[in-house]
Amino acid sequence: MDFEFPSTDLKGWRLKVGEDSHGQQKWVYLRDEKQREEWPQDVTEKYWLGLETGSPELPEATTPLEAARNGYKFYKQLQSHDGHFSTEYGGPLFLIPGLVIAMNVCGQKLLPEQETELKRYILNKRRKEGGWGLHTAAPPTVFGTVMNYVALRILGMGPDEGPMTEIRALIHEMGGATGIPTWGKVWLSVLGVYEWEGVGSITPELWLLPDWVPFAPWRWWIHVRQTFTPMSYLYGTRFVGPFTPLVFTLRQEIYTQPYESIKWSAQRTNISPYDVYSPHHPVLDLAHGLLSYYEAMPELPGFSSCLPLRRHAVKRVYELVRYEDENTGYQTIGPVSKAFNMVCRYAKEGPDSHAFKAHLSRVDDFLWLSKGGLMMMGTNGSQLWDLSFMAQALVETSLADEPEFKKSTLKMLDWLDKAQIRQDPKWYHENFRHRTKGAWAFSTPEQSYVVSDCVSEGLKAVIAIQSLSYAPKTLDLGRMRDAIDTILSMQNPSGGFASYELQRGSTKMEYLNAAEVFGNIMVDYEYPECTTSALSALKHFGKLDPTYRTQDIQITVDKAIKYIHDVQRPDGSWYGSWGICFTYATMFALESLGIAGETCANSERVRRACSFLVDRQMEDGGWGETYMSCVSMEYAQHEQSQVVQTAWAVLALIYGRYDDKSVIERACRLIMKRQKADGRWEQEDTEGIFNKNCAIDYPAFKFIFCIWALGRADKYLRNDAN
Ligand code: LAN
Repeated sequence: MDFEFPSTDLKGWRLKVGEDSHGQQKWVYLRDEKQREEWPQDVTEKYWLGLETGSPELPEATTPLEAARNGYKFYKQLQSHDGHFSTEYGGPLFLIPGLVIAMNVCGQKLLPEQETELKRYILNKRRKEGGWGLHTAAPPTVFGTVMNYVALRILGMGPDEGPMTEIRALIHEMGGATGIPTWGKVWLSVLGVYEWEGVGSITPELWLLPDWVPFAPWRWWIHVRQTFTPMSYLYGTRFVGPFTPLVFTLRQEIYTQPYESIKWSAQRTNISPYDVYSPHHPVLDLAHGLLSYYEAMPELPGFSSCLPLRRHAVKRVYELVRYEDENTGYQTIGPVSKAFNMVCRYAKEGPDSHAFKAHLSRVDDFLWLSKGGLMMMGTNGSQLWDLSFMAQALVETSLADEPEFKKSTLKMLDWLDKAQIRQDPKWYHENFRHRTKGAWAFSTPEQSYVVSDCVSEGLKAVIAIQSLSYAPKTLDLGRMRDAIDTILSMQNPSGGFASYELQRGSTKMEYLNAAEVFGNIMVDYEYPECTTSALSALKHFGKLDPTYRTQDIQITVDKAIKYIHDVQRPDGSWYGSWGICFTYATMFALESLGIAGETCANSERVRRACSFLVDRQMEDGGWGETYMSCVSMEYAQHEQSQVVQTAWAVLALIYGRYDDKSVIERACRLIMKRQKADGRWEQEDTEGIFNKNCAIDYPAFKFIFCIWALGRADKYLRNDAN
């Protein structure tokens, strides 16, 4: 096949940092040669674009510490002028299509260079089986394949251009687009290539329920709530974009039967077996069945009485959409709601409205140019998350004390200072938000959402840097106390910490999970990872300021430790929900237990956890799990060891004070062997996960955790106190 992937000249791309708000990252394309000369590409841009960085060869490391130092010498080059490390954050494959459909129905176009690079990314991520899965590491599904096919068509690919015919054949082989999961049904309906009748009711009236109702939406996990809200607006108004010729053509392309002959009402429960992770619970299907009568009422003679209620509900959800936009600088909590909210604002207020324009101006925050093309990221970056870990790693390894790294360390403090959220959200009560005073968000302060572990790791990073003799005390105790108040406000009765909020309802709400591709999404569950971050932050702070809320802190920490005990599995491990998987969570949990004074020397649990890890050390000294561990909840061995997981295992064993040091030595040797002459590590398999079933990449982890583990192991192996 002589089809050439579209591409732009990668030498034309530049990364703008912090232009509209603190920590913002935005790729721009310079068409003009002169402009390019005036603003040459830096190492960060070259690195992420896969171009030659010209980084010097470093003296070969002979100890883990030397390797860690070389690692940071390389990674420091990727630090932006504002102090953070701009990083791509890809993996999910349903995000670009959402944006492309949204732009299309709103009559907008991205820049031609962006469109070209989006196409290149989509085509590059196509699997050998011929289509796309939910994320880059998964086999094709109807959701992934149909959505990306549609995106390519909107982006200008002809129906028979390059691989399009083959992709269409695969879609037909999988049964066509009728069985696309609900989120796909919604996007296709918005575009006009599916009928709203085929979508189970996304009833905005749920937002009219009184707060005490056990399943009222304010109790749902924030991501589901903020995605459901704009979806329910679009569903409630039956929004459909313009009927362009492409819409009619697509209707002929993605189904196995003529569009007009499809029985739409039967599609509500038709979800392709290639896609299902969480099948509909009978309660959901029953609810949809009953609601279908309600939805049909306005069309029945004499039954238009429900219309005022619908109108009222639609008004209510629009208000919530507006609150979310205004709380987050029009970025919303994440990429899915970003695209949906944008369509809502367009539908109601039109293309010239302030709200819609504000939305458009913040689309680029989610787009990242990688060497494989332009991706839509899982968030508007992972700025705080990466920086907080990096800062702690530098301090704990003592690299932060070395003269060549001091400036870089101080820049991180400066970034953290500006990134702390100093007040509660504008629409705090109105939008059912958790407090944010003193918090840090996962990405930027403007995004505005506290996460229990982000505020905690942010605070730990500040405390670590400010403990250095040369660092100013930029954040005074008052500001740290605000962070502590926020952390203390996030513990659940079980002792565990969830992600963004307290657990607001019963896990039985999972019966209402209508996103078939994800598991455990309706409630904010508790996680050993988040709990560890919170309790360790409280402990670190307690040492610095032993007078503030001492008793509250003690009680919270004790309960948190009890929660960590409670969720240990009989095999000694902990299940990880945000990183892959048992290795990740076991590292966190052992940090918690270490803080509580539990180590191999005195705790059977810690010994059991360490044995779990040691039993899985591979021939070459490394560790490797695949994302299937998260999906199946059983350890899934990777064929190849992974430096990141090896580093996590090393840190875990150090927290547990594991005494057979040869295990740690072998692991360090492996990480060192994989290091390149300029100090970098190459990207290996994906590191992260969410909602049990969708992998997401944390490419900064290979630097952060390798440096951290090597530096700490160096001390541990030399019997240094740390
Ligand atoms: C993230 C990324 C970071 C992650 C940690 C901080 C690592 C975690 O400890 C707590 C949860 C959090 C903040 C998290 C939640 C879910 C996110 C936002 C993501 C995995 C990144 C993308 C994902 C989001 C839900 C993607 C959009 C998909 C939907 C289902 C709405």
